[in-house]
Amino acid sequence: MNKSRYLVKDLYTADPSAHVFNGKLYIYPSHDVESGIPENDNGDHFDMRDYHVFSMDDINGNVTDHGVALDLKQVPWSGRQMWAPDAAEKNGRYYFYFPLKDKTDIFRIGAAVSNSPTGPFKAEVHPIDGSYSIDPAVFNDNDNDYYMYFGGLWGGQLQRYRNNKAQECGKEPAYNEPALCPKVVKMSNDMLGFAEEPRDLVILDEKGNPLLAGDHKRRFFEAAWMHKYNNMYYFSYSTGNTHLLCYATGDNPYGPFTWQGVILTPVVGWTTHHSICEFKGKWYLFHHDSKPSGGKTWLRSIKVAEINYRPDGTIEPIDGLAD
Ligand code: FUB
Repeated sequence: MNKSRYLVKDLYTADPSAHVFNGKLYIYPSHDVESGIPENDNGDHFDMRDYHVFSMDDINGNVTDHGVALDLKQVPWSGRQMWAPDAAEKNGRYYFYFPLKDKTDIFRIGAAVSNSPTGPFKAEVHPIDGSYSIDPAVFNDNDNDYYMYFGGLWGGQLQRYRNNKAQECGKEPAYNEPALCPKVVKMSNDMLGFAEEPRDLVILDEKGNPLLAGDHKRRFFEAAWMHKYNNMYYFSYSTGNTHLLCYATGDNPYGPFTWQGVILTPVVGWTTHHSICEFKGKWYLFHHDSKPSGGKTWLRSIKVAEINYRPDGTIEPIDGLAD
């Protein structure tokens, strides 16, 4: 299978985070809804209220919807907007991570727990201490160490922070200054908190210099993901306003990473967001577009396409407009 295939037809879904747990593929996406809120740079039109979990026994087979795994009303600290989630397994327990605005309209990252990969998940009473911004992605390295990658610009509020502290300015740096970095942090043993202060994940250009804030075709915007292929760490992400999925490689989970190329060219719709996962010996890109909704950027549909690695470890780009 080299073409993209839509996975869910009766709900709008986006931001698919795919994982294999006990030989089965699970997808943790956002659940898009028609909010009636006008589109703006703050992302107010993405007003999602719950999450469903999906599973597959085979990449070409049926996709099972396991129903609502977590609802906004079940989160004690909830304000609005359940954005792109992820999940992890440790010692037979399943941890669900989700960005959500608190009652003061600040994005925080929540954790919720279940004994099943499909939930329902029980949310912790408070968001993760020290968390901010959006798009958590949790990577399990060597079966034992778990790292969270997170952050997103503009509506995702990352531009409001420097050194993990909220500050007044709230803007991206000037074009000739280093770009804002996504964050990486080791998870605590109980998977419910951070074991350290989040660190900057630096992305370098071909000369070894950090990408600049004005380099909109390469700088990080949102949608962090980490995977490992042939002992190399691949950090992938969306460039936001230039609508590309890019990747950078490094030799450890913290980086630095060196920008390598584009994985997916622009799709129909403003956002692009993905995960990369190995299933039964093949590698897949899970992503979304807004084609089925006729281009409504807030009503997206998740898809899967096979990824091809070249012998040197680089990834062949996929055409975002191909079906
Ligand atoms: O789905 C809401 C937001 O749109 C996600 O958190 C971003 O990554 C973008 O896909």
